[in-house]
Amino acid sequence: MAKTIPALIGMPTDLGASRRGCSMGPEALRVAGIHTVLQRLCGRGVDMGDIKGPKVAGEVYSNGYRHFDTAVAWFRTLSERVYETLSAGQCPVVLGGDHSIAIGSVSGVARYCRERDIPLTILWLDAHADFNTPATSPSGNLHGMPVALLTDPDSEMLRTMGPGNAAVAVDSFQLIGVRSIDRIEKQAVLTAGLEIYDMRRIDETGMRAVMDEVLDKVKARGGHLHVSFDIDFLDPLIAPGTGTQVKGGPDYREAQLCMEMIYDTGLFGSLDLVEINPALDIRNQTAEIAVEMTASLFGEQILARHGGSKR
Ligand code: EXY
Ligand code: MN
Ligand code: MN
Ligand code: MN
Repeated sequence: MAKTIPALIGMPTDLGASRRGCSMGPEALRVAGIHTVLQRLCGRGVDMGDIKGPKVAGEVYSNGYRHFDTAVAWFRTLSERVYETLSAGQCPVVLGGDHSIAIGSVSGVARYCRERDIPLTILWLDAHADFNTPATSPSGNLHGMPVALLTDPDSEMLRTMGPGNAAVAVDSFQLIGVRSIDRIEKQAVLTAGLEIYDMRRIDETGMRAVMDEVLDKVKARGGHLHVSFDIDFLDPLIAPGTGTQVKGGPDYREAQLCMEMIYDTGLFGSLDLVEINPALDIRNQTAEIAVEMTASLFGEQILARHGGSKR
């Protein structure tokens, strides 16, 4: 995938979060140099600018969702843009925005894969399970729901987004780094059989063993690998600029190893970078760390490796 052309797509909205500010994420990532870094690693790259969508106006709450109609407008456009980008042979790098925008990006990736019969795996790097529904959500915030809404065959959200946006199989998702799940949500992930590598698992066996296990499954399946990287996956000591910090996340090297190992599969083909909130950050360090992790995902190496990450 190193020869791919990365295409930046900005999604400047925080409609799915209660703390405002991650709408400034795309600009913070540009200021941190994401375009230059990807151009250096891939030889080229394009910045498609920001998607435009409706502003969040006041507090609109209906049927258990906040800002449903606003969300549909943004996600429909993103889904289309991601689909077109992949169809043009480019690698979409979606700059969020809060994590609800993955409803748009993953829908677009899934449509691309479905139409070409390409197997799809989504690595969801996150402190949270993002598996609430309008019925179980304590907040109504859409950024706590994307995995549930993307996997629901009756999803009102996907249906309203229009044709081409269909549910994705639960077993396409692998969640890594989870350490905060709501009580009812916990039952729901068990019932659904969602694959979750929680922080205890990472602590007990190490990031290396967890990623070997996850990526062996990915390699056996082949096809397209989408990474949905919620910056709150990282320990808040190194990534404080986010609205829903949870203590006890991966440290810098654990996270970077995770990215390096994903790159080694050669299957990585699209990315979300979400939940970076410059209003809560310290001198843009969270956006900078996101760019450094992205560099590893696109093949930045400490030294050239022989034979991948296997011993
Ligand atoms: N589980 C909580 C909710 O549904 O409101 C918190 C979700 C936070 C989601 C963050 C961004 O990943
Ligand atoms: Mn998330
Ligand atoms: Mn999260
Ligand atoms: Mn640790």
